[in-house]
Amino acid sequence: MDANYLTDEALLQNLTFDKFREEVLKDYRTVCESREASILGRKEVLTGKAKFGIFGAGKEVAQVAMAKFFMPGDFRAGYYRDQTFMFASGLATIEQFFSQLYADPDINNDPFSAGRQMNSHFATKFVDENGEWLPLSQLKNVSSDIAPTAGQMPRALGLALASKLFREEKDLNKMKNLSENGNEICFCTIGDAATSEGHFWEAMNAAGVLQIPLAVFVWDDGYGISVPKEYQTTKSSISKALSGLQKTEDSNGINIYNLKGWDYAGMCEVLEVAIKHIRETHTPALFHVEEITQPQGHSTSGSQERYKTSERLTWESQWECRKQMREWIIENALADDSELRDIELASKKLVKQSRQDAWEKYIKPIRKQVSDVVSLLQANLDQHKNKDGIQKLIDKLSANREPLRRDVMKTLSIALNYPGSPSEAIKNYYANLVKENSKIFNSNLYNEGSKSALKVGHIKAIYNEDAESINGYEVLNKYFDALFANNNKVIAFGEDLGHIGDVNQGFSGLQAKYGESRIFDTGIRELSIIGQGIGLALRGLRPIAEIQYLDYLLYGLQPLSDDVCTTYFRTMGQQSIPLIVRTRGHRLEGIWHSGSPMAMIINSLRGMYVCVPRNMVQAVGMYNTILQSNDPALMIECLNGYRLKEKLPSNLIEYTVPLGVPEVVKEGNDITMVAYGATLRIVEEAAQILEGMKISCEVIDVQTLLPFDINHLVLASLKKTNRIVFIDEDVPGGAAAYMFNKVMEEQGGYNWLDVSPRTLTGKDHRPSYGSDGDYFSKPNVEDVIKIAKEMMAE
Ligand SMILES: Cc1ncc(C[n+]2csc(CCOP(=O)(O)OP(=O)(O)O)c2C)c(N)n1
Repeated sequence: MDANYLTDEALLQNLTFDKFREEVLKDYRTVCESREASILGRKEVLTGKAKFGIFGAGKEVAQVAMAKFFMPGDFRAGYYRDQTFMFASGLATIEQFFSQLYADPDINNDPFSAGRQMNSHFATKFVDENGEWLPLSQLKNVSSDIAPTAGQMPRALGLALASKLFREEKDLNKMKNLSENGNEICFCTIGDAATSEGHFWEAMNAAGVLQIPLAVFVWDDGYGISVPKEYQTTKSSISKALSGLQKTEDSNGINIYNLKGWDYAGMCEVLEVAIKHIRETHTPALFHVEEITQPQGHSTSGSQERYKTSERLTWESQWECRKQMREWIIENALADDSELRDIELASKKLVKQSRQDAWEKYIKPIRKQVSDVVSLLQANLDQHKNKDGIQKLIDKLSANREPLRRDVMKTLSIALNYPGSPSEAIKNYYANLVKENSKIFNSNLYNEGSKSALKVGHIKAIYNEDAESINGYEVLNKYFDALFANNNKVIAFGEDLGHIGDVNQGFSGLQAKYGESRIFDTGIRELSIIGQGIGLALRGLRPIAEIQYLDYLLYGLQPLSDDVCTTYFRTMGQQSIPLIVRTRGHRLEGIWHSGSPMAMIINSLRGMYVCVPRNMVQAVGMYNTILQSNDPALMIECLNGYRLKEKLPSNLIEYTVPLGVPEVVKEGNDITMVAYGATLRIVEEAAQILEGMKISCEVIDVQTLLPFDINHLVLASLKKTNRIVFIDEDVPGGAAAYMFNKVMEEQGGYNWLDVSPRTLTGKDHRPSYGSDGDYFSKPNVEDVIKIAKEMMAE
């Protein structure tokens, strides 16, 4: 029939049908392209072009459905199965997918991680080159994936929580570049087996309490690598197991939906209504997407035939989603077999071409290096004493069909080490490559540009003549009051931090003043407190997440170590987490409230700054420094310092304490004593007594362990005293050994020693309860005096 003769209504129906058909076929094309990418990707690994591959085959249809409802402003916190979602959302191309598979370090080719992450670990850009937040409310945002299973859950919680705060808090609501009235949903994806992790349970419970726009999709393919869900989940069903969290009319909680991963139409229908509901009401939801298959098995590391029964394999081949979608399209007369065949063929072609393009881009700069090096070595051949050796190197490198950067470096390094006379040109080329590779592979652990905490200028604390002496906690309380008045992006939360203003009253009275959206209590759940901080920071806010005692940081260490510390690095500076974790620790009472596991912290938190202020005035200066940067930091206040008197500076929210700059707190000539935090007071007391014994100690507070003494002030002191002892209350071989290594090896301190360098630490075990427990387990004044006398006698 000619369209001219149709009624308006029929025309509209036709148009709607055409649009619908077009959309379905577009989705089918994405499904086919993604499947082809998985198939070809696997081949690339098995033929040795890439090291490892993990793909999204079997999950394509669920992901094109999910992507339909992912709007600008929304966030995703997911895992390595979501390539189809990325393609369908327009956030990744097939070529980029292959570039990441090859570990292409050029950010223009692998825009997710610049070759720093395994394939299918996606991200989008959140901050610009100057460290300023992009208008995230207008972008589709993907927080950078990490490999630890369920590691995305804590972060997802924070990303969704931010929407609630943006909606509720009027000053935040004005920040339209970051949020449009808190309408943004965090789409979180997780495998069925990963829901066994505590991270999942903690986050789901917290979401039900908080009432935040979190949409959790569980891709249930029945296995975690080889272990079936009977061994993973109570009742073998995460939706059944979570049913107690179901929201009712008069309770909080979450909504739970069951979907079939092959049922394109069914999923779209449910999601359309459910996602709208989340957006409007901020009620979190779980989408248990069942009957999903995994036709390629878990990854390129093994084959599924080893653990799936033949019945399961037969079932999977019948119910795999691409086949099911194809049949549904034909049954509903949206396209015929030949039209679909065309799409399938075109997909194959496109993927093949994209793979080729990605490979060419990846290999071209390396081939250029190979050809440069071969030419340089060739040009130098006649002058070289070891002509045969060099010729062999040239031949080997030229014959390498898939050279790596390391092959180029190895060749040059061997050539330079041969006795002979390598040309200046070779030496220069090598030196330049060392620099270039360092930039490619070793950069961006911390912010390096204007948002680096190390670039914040030093402003000294000012004291009025009549400056009052007040308790340490009161210094903090006055500071936080001024800070919250001055910077409306700062949010603080933790156990007992809201209503009572933290267990040591640093926030006393401030919730009433600044509202529950900015200063609030959380449940006892350190892991997801950190997750909240991560999500809020990623969304452009300045969270202070409190861990009540340093001893309990262990519960929250995983997201700090794996997520916070690696984000800037693994996104090549495209995402930043300017999170402050506030806690209190060091010596106080017994096994559980006197922890000072500093080596554990500094060894697992490279990528954060670790501040160990000796008192609260110093802590304030460090807060001010960190808040001017985009770097994440851990602030460990001294537990036994809150009731010590300190003079109150008058420029509370201005003065800064530079990170990595120790302070000499007592000058002396005989022994350099290096310490920090609560131990410093012990050392100062001992130094006074030693003065009476005619032993003059120079006491240095290192102030921050990461970074450590960037200007080598400790060395300057050692040059004067020629004796040094490192004192802290960590275990032997802990942070004192770290400081020892820094000064002896990095600063070259061994050149200036007259006697053996020493460490004085806590005991291997934790302290017993009470003051005697402390005395006999942690360094005390007498220990410091004894070691000083020994050193003077040596
Ligand atoms: C904390 C942690 N433990 C173990 C692993 C190794 N691992 C990677 S994936 C995986 C199974 C995950 O299965 P599931 O969550 O069902 O997701 P699927 O891969 O099936 O999509 C395991 C055990 C890991 N990455 N992280």
